[in-house]
Amino acid sequence: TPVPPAPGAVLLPGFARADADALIADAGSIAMRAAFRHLGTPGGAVMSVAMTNAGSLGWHSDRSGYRYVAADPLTGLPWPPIPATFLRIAASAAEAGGFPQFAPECVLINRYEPGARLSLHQDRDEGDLDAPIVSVSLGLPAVFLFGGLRRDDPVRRFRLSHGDVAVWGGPARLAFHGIAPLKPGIHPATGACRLNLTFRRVSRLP
Ligand code: MD5
Ligand code: FE
Repeated sequence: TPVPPAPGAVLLPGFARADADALIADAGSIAMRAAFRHLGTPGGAVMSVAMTNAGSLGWHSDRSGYRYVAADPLTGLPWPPIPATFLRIAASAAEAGGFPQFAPECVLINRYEPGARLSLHQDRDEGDLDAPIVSVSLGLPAVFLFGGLRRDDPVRRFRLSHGDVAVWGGPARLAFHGIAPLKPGIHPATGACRLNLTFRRVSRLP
């Protein structure tokens, strides 16, 4: 049952549950070629979330800023291709969320270990802000922080669990959001971590 947590956002509880084991295995195969790493930030901090990418572009961050890059800076090789299982779930979720034409170029894979968090931010490094971001939560549950269009707007909290999918489009696309520090635990599918797949359209379609 789709749940609208906010205008433009659609939460699809359990939407990816049946495909979860395949998605987790594919994420592991991607990480064998493009390892999870803790990126640096322009401010000189190191992110507690470990990240990698698949697709023609991958999200990267270091002292010089946030950007999308075609090659993995760790290896100089192109990012691995987005697996078919990933593309299927992203397209069907986007369609269920009202975006039948979603063609992601990037899946940013976030790995949260206990204590890892993502502070309040906007996703605005993409050239196409009309396309939604589709996110798939796997493994340990997390508390999602959902704010408004301004950093100091009030924040609502809701839980994202194994198999939940969210489609962030329209007015939600530029909302401030984050993830509270992950509570320790063991999930049968992922062990001691949470994985989040975030599908992104980066360049504008003609
Ligand atoms: C996560 N990741 O659970 C989240 C899922 C990120 C990130 O935030 O940047 O990697 S994506 C959640 C998202 C994307 C775009 C807009 C909104 C939420 N929103 O309006 O709340 O690891
Ligand atoms: Fe984000």
